[in-house]
Amino acid sequence: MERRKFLSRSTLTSLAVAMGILETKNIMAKTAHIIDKPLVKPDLIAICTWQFTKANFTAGTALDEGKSALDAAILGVAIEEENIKNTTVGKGGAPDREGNVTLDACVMDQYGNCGSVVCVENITNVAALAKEVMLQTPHVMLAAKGAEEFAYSIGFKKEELLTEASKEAWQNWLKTSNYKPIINIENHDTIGMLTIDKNGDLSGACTTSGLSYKMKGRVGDSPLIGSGLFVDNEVGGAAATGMGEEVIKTVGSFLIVELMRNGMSPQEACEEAINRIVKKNKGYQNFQIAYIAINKNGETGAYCIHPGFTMMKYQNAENQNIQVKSYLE
Ligand code: SD4
Repeated sequence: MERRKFLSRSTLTSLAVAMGILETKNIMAKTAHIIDKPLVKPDLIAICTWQFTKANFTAGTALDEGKSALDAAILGVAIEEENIKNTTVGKGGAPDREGNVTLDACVMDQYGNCGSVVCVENITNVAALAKEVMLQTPHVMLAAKGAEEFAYSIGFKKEELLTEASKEAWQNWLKTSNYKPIINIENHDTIGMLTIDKNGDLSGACTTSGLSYKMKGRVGDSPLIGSGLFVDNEVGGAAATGMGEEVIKTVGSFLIVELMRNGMSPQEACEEAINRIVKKNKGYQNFQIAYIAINKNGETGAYCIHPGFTMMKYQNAENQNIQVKSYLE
């Protein structure tokens, strides 16, 4: 009797061990193609948040001309930083409650190097500035005046970022000063961009003026490595747009890359990252968050909470706007 019990227990144990081994093997099989060299050399690809046709085309054609993934992404996002009609990126971005336009940006390259600037005034091309922080300083992140002074010291020029239009909109807002920490789900146009270059290397950039009429000193997810942007050249990259506070709480972009590392497709990983936010935050109907992702094989994915988010994809000289599936219908 005792012996039978022992035998059945040991059989179960060996079964469990075998299953564990099988499962480990399964995971390894699923991830092998991602962690090792890509199965096929991927095309040159640029993807970005929202319908930033020109920005994405600029990055895509820069890749075609042989630029590195990092330089192509920075050239691409610069189009929106300089577009004064975009009220959530760069020059023309909406100011904080006191009328100061403060910008956030970060970049990450294929070696895992990264640079970031937060709460910077008077500089338009903050993604390019983040790259210089990465290259020319021993640090990853510079803030506010320090970042601005560093920018001037290496030749960036001082510019007024508050345009007539954004000043007028802010002055109108001041009449009620009705600040709700909820962003308009149709109007948050942070640009996050991910690129694959001719060597199959991945990089990314993310740049924003953050939430309109935010508190002075507020910093969102966009300049935070792991939240607004994350790239691991062995696996893939991800970028976010939307309510930064919620992206930060779940370290969204890092999460997506780790999910891909463990075998998920870019689409599955974006969906899981949004599901996690929805599960943790009862107020999810009141804000938008959208993620885009790409893996080492050049497969892409995107997902968001509310309908209305689109992403751009440049591949083989075709620059497409893609409607993205959402959690809410
Ligand atoms: C932020 N994620 O600062 C940004 C907001 C955004 O376009 O996407 N704005 O929280």
